[in-house]
Amino acid sequence: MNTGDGDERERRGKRPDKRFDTLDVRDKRSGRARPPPRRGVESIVGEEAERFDALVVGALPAHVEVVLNPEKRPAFTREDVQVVRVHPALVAALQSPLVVGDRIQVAKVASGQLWAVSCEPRRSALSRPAVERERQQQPLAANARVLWVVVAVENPPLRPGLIDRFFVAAAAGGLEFRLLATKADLPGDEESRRWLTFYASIGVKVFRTSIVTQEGLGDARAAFAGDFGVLVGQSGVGKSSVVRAILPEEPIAVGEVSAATGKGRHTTTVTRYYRLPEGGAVVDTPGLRELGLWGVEREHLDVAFPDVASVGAGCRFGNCRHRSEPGCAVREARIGADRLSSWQKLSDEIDERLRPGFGKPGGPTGRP
Ligand SMILES: Nc1nc2c(ncn2[C@@H]2O[C@H](COP(=O)(O)OP(=O)(O)OP(=O)(O)O)[C@@H](O)[C@H]2O)c(=O)[nH]1
Ligand SMILES: [Mg+2]
Ligand SMILES: [Zn+2]
Repeated sequence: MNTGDGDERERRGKRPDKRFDTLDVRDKRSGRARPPPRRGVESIVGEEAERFDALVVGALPAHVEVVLNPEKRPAFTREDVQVVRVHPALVAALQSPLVVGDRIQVAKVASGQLWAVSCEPRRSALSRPAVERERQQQPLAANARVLWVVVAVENPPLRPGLIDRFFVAAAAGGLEFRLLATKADLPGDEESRRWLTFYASIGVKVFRTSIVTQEGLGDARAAFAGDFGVLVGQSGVGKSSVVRAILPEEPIAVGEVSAATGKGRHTTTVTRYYRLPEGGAVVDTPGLRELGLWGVEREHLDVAFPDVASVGAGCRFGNCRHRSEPGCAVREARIGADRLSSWQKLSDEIDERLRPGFGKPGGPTGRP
């Protein structure tokens, strides 16, 4: 029997987490949770309209692509995907837009038109601030369990600062994080090898794959199966290639390395959802060079930096930033300078974001 990722989550006994709830809209005065405005929904969709459970597999500004009754389908084909409009009352009720992985209800009105009318609370949300609107949450995917940070052993060079940033975002969004190192057929540069060894040493699960020698693909496939993962990473690291190697029947455009520049082309422009033959799903995302922090608190830094956190527990001050404070255990310990500077960069950014007035005009980074 096929187990969809919904069944899978139930089996794991994970309950929706209030922090990621799309509908956790608080009434400003009373502080009580406010339900979505049903009257608004009924202005277009009557009580008698047929309703379906649906899974969002693609998100556009005013529409979403969905698969209706996903639990009843062992595999998705292109014909299963339908475009539905997001009801304005739902847009108004949500704190952030619907994204891939969201579980919604769709209503069919008399004309046959499909409307997204409500959304289930999210179990997790990998998010960043919206472009140009940093007080608005922009999730990249909802309800995933694992964030796979994809890096190449060489080309493009591995960026530990970006890896740490993804790990912090995963912790804040309620996802477990892992590393997937691609292009294992290549020798790999020394820095990348050093960092991969380092991350494994602090307990991060590191997978290695090659689409050329097929190394590690079986292990990766087994790890993806029956679970719900999201792949993120810089452009050209090989995210889509891994997905294609695991799902050989799925047609995905993969860019050729340009002989002139040696750089892979940007090939993935939209986030794509793939159901796995063994059950579960994987989401492929466009390459990211940066990731702003959303909803990140200091405890999430400890999750992403267990090495700094455990040594830091011995600092004289609980809020030690490991710079020039007296009695700093981190500076006395053998934490690498590059590791510490990555911690400090994220730590400073979190402190800045947690400061009152952040993002407001006249606030710490507010524009006039
Ligand atoms: N040698 C080698 N090259 C690989 C491997 N995996 C991917 N590549 C190459 O790396 C380039 C980029 O691969 P993609 O899968 O498009 O990378 P991506 O991470 O999806 O990139 P974006 O969609 O731009 O984010 C392509 O030219 C692939 O052929 C691998 O295991 N070994
Ligand atoms: Mg891609
Ligand atoms: Zn310290």
